[in-house]
Parts: sequence; structure tokens; C-alpha cells
Amino acid sequence: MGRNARTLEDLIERPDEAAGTALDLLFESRPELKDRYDGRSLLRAREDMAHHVRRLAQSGLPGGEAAFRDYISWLKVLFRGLRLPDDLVEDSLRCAGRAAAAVLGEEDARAIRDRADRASELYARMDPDAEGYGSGGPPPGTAVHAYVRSLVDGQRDRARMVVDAELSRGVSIRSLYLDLFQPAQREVGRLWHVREISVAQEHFATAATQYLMSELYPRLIAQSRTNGRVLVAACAQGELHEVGIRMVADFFQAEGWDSRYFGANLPADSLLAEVERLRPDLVALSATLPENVRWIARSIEALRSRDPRRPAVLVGGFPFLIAEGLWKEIGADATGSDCEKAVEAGTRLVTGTPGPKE
Ligand code: B12
Repeated sequence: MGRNARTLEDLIERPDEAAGTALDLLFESRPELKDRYDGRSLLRAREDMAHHVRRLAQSGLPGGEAAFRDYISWLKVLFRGLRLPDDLVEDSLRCAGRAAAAVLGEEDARAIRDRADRASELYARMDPDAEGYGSGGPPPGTAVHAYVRSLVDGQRDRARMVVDAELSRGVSIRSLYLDLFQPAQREVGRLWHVREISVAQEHFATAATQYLMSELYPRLIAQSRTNGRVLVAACAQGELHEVGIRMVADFFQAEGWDSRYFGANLPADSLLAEVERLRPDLVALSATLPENVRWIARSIEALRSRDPRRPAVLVGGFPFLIAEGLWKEIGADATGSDCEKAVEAGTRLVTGTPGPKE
């Protein structure tokens, strides 16, 4: 590829053309497949290819190696549930690699092609039961199990009874966030992934958990004393997973911060404008999808070009949990693996002393 080579970032943003080429390559190598696809399934196949291309491109950016390995194990669990033959997925990954490589500069192209080939070998060897995604689940008899069962059955009030039972045996609201809502949400994700529940059941569960968090919120912050510090908390642009950063924002508020929570998908320009307007002590940014980390990296760059020291920036979410040191690589000041650790790290950054624990 010559002067018109595309960048990895560009490929993440616009993967469709390469996905189309990848599908053509797949049909060329396996002509028998062509007749098996109709309008709808062809569209699905294109979407899957676009996803491979996006994740392959992301694998060349900070945190990408760990995220890509995770993607392969995620695919194995998902496609086993859909009964997609392994060799078809392996060929698809190779074709995605070739199509992506064809539009990239030489160095990126070589790396992507190699990674796609390795990914396809890894996919062949991977045991979905031994990987984090497909296995596990809370044991019956636990509050998490009862809570998830209630939500999967569409019974929000029954889930509330689980919460009430926990409260009456002395469990704190902080522990409910950390030890009930958080693992329950992850379990809901697992159930969706292994095709035990529908998208609608997952949506219901998340909406109900957010509803119950809102009910508990006044009690969570009841003891808090204002400390005069301001936090801006937001999800990366394009990021729809907002429960984690909401928990982070709530925990800061409970420690007396004026916590400005902006929810999902905050456009980069809006973040910068709010930071300019509010002059917060700390900015907390969250991503769940690895391809959204680049938005956080760019935002940090933009913030630092205005002032190299302020505000302090805390980052977190799934990509930071699986790639140690990623936070540093993209120029953040710290990370935290959950909402409690987020407050500890943020307080340390801003005051030089660790924040109070529960
Ligand atoms: C609910 C949900 C959704 C909802 C989100 C709705 C909402 N209002 O938030 C919807 C339906 C929109 C959704 C969509 C998708 N989802 Co989804 N989703 C989930 C689910 C089930 C729960 C997320 C959650 O609430 N987690 C609980 C919170 C508390 O955990 P947390 O986010 O990790 O946050 C904690 C820490 O990470 C940390 N933290 C978080 N942010 C920050 C920030 C800072 C600064 C710090 C310090 C710490 C910190 O503290 C938090 C609290 O302790 C997860 C399952 C899972 N394992 O999480 C899948 C999951 C994340 N989704 C997944 C996928 C694939 C998708 C989609 C791509 C599906 C699709 N094909 O459309 C889309 C992508 C949408 C997008 N562009 O963002 C996959 C991701 C796999 C991967 N690694 O890439 C998961 C893991 C499900 C699975 N097992 O397959 N999803």
C-alpha cells in the first residue's frame, strides 16, 4: 500500500469496506458458503467481519494485545453458542487480517496479518470452558444468584426483596454496589453471552439495577460532608456501558465530592468544554470496549495540551483491568479496579493522602 494507506484508528472507525473485501475473500476460498447466506445472514456475516477488522486494528494500539486475546476467547464462547464451526471462524479471522492488511501501511499490515494468523491458531486451540467468559456463575443460595434469577424472570420487586434482606442483615450500601450489583451485572453479561438469556432480559436486568441504585442513592450519600472538590465522571465517546462509572461517581459523592456524572457516550468536545467550565479537581473516564480507549487517550492529550498538570485524570473499566500499565501508557495519572479503589486513587492524586475506606 502506498501513499493512501489508512491508519489503524481510521480502520476502527470505518471498517466496512475492509469487511466487505474480507467476506469476498472468504467466499472465494470457500465457494460452497455463498449459497448458504441470504439477505439477513449476509448482513450478520458482514457485521461480524467488521467486528473482526475493528478488533484487529485495535490490537495494534495501546492495550491491544491483551484486548485481542480476550476477544478471541469471547468469540469462542459466543460462536460455540451459535454452533458456528471452528474452521469457518478461523478462516474468517484470516480473511479479515488480509483485507485489513491490504489497506494499511507496510508495517501495520505485516503486524495485522501475523496477528490474524496467530488469532486463528489460538481460536482452534482454545477451550471455551477453561476461559473466563463461559464458565462460572454465582452458586445457588447466594444473594447474587437470587438477585439475578429474579431479574431474569422479570421480577424487579423480587430483586428488591433480595436487596432488602441484605440490608436487614447489616450489609452496607457500598457492599451492595460492590458485592451484589457488580457481580450480578457481570453474570447477566455471561448469561447473554452463552445465549441463556435474551437481549431484552439483559436490558431489563440493567434497567432494574439502575432503578434500585437510584433508590439506595440518598442513603449512600446521607453521611457525606462536602469537601469542596469537584469530579467530572464520564464514559468515552461511543461507550454505552455506564453502570460502572456511575458507581464510581456515586462513591466519590459519598465521600463529599461534588460529583458531576455525565453518563454514557460523552462527545469529546463536550468533555473538554465541561472541564473548561467546571475546572474540576479530577476527571474520571471510563471505557468498557477496548476500541474506546483511543477516545480516552485523545481526551487526555487534549486536556494536557491546555494544562500539563491539571486536572488529574483517573481512568478505568474493562480494558484497564486486563492490560496492566495501560493507564500510564495513555498518559492518565492513575487507575482503580473498582469504585472503592477509584476513590482511594483519586483522593491520593488530589490530596496526596489515601481516601477513607469503608
Ligand atoms: C449492561 C451491558 C450492556 C448495556 C449497557 C447499558 C448501560 N446503561 O450501561 C448495553 C445493552 C448498551 C450493552 C451493549 C453492548 N455490549 Co454490553 N454488557 C453489559 C453488561 C451485561 C453489564 C455491564 C455492567 O453494568 N457491568 C458492571 C459494572 C459495575 O462493572 P464495570 O463496568 O467493570 O465497572 C467497575 C470497574 O470496571 C471500575 N470502573 C469502571 N469505570 C471506571 C472509571 C474509572 C475512572 C475507574 C477508576 C474505575 C472504573 O469500577 C466499576 C465499579 O466497581 C456487561 C457484562 C460485564 N461483564 O460487565 C456486557 C459486556 C460488557 N457487553 C459486551 C458487548 C459485546 C456489548 C456490545 C458490543 C454488544 C453488541 N453486539 O451490541 C454492545 C456495545 C455497546 C457500546 N457501544 O458500548 C461484552 C464485552 C466483551 C468485550 N470484552 O468486548 C460484555 C462483557 C458481555 C459479554 N460477556 O459478552 N451492554
